[in-house]
Formats: sequence, structure tokens, C-alpha cells
Amino acid sequence: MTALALPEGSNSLVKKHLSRKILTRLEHRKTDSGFTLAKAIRSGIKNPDSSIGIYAGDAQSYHTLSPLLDPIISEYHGFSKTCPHTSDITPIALPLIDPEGSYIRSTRIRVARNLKGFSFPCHMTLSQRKELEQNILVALRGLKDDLKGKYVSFEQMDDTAFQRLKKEGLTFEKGDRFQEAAGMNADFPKCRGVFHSDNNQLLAWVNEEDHLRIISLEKTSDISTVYNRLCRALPALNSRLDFAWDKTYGYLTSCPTNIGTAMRAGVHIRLERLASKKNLLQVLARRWNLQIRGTRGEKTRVENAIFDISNRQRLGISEFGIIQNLYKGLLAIIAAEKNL
Ligand code: ADP
Ligand code: CIR
Repeated sequence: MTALALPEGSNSLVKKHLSRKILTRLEHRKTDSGFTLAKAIRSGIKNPDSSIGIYAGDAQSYHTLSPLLDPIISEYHGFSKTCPHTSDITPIALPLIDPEGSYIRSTRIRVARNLKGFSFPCHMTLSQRKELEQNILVALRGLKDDLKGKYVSFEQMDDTAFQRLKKEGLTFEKGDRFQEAAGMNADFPKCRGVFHSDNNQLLAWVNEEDHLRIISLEKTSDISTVYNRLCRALPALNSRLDFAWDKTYGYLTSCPTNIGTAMRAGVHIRLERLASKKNLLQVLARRWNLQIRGTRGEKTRVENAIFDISNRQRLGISEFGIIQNLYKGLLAIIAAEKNL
């Protein structure tokens, strides 16, 4: 058994696609920053219940480890990298899905971004994390009008302030065991923090799973307003920051499930009746290529029948395509809930 053996019984995509042949081909490769296959699959080795089990340590990983990453990407996104990825981040106007607020509690759209020239969070030194945080802060300070706000550094935050941010759903926490095993929690909480606009509708998480998670959210079903806020924030940040991008893989992220648009658009929705008809909900979600997560995020449980429903595919689809699927899928799910 080689040191790179993935656990018996694991159903992760990395286990499925890391054949002996690919292992032999990749085990001695290194990116310019020194990232290797062994580092990339640490999380999958440590966590037999991983669904994916691999993270990229820098932009170059997507090319250096492509014989392994490409089949994982194709299987997850249902899309092979055959044509250039195109981005379409322009304002939209869709009617409210749930004007009475009977089902949808909140809408949240996030994109992940990493900065060109820096390794990704599972493969960074403390001094790189510091430099990155400083660059990001300069860009965040440039946000204007309703987008302007303040940055709260984890190092300076006391527990009361942290609990307040947590209660309002504005902050992230130390990474879970998947991220821990990948090396993402190194030097935590140093150089981590949360920016929130004065109205708490725009957030930027710094040095979490990706250098930046840019999030637009509010407690309504108004997908257009939430999306359009992101459409304003992204170019403003992009004018000061150079994002890691590849013409076929789109925006490059730590987890291969996030490349492409790097966007997750979703709602918290209370589905009292469908909560006891999970199979029907899964059928509807699959039909619209949607993913169901727990109330407190990925790999958490559904509390009080509040589901997190969002797009699954991020590559091979435009940002607007994601919003359209989500919109139509949610209309179908709400109609099914009403009919039960
Ligand atoms: P990510 O969105 O970064 O991929 P998670 O699934 O861990 O990862 O979600 C991050 C956080 O966002 C969690 O605390 C989750 O409860 C919160 N969240 C997700 N969707 C919504 C939503 N529609 N409204 C409010 N909070 C949400
Ligand atoms: C895993 O492999 O299970 C974790 N690293 C989580 C990856 C899943 N991410 C996702 O579905 N967006």
C-alpha cells in the first residue's frame, strides 16, 4: 500500500478517479510553488466520508494535476472542459418568487475568488496570508455608497463580537475537518476576517476556503436585488484586484466543485410538507440541477424544515444560467409544497 492510498470504502470522487496509472504519472509532479498530489489529496485520505477529497493549492494545480482533476470536474459539473468558460455578470429583473415570504426566509449569492500570483489557502505561508489580507483591505475600502462598510479582523475580535456576527449569519468559523486536513486552517485566526457593508447585505470573507468569498444576502426572496448587488460589487473589487482565471476552467478555486462561475446562489426555504417527502424534493432538485444543504451550511442537518437550496453546477453554465435554473426550480418546489 502506498502512502497515497485513499481509505477503503470511501466513495469520494478522488478515490474513484485516482487510478494506479494516474498516480504513477502524477506522484512526482510539482507546481512552481511546490504543491503536489500528496498535498492535494490529504483531505480525502484523512476523511473517508469525503465527497470530493481533493483541493488545489494554487492556480497551476489545475494544469499540473489535470489527469486527475479533469475527470473529477467533468463528473461533478456534468461538463467537460471542451470550450472556453464565459462569464455573464449583468443586472437582471425577475419578479419576486415568494412575495408574501411564506416559504423563502433569505436569499444568498456568493462567489469565490482567489488572487493571481498567490498560492491558495491550503498552501500559503503566514507572510503571504498577511500580504493578501492587506491587498484585499485596500480594495474593500474602495467600495462606495450602500456597499461601503467595515472589516473585522478575527485576531482583534472578542468572543462577544464574534457571537454577534455569528447570530446575524455574517461570519465564517475555523474550517471543518475536511479543510483542516487539507491545511486550510494553518495559522488560524491570523489574517482572517469579515467585511460587512453598513446594511449587512454585502459580505467579504477573507482567507477562508478561498482568498475571498464575496456574498450578497438579504432576508427576502428578491433574487434580482441580491444578484444585482453582486454585479456592482464584483467590478468594483476587480478594478483593484486581479482574480485567478483560466479560459477553460473559469475562476479558479480551492475546491474543484467551485471553479467556473465560482457562484452558489441559493435560498433558505421552509418546506414543512416536503420535509416529510424528501424523495420528491430530491427529484425536483435534480430536475433543476439544484443541491440541498442543511440549515447551517454544507454537511449540517436541516433544522425546523429550513432547507438551503442552491445551484450544484458552477462550470459550463453562466451566472445568469444559474439564476434562471434556481428561479424555475424554486417555483416548481413551491408549487409542489402547496399541492401536498
Ligand atoms: P458556502 O456557501 O461558502 O459554499 P456553506 O454551505 O458552508 O458554504 O454556507 C455558508 C454559510 O452561509 C452557512 O452558515 C449557511 O447557514 C449560510 N447560508 C447559506 N445559504 C443561506 C441563505 N440562503 N440565507 C442565509 N444564510 C445562508
Ligand atoms: C468533501 O470532499 O467532501 C469536502 N472537501 C467538501 C467538498 C464539497 N464541496 C461542494 O460540494 N461544494
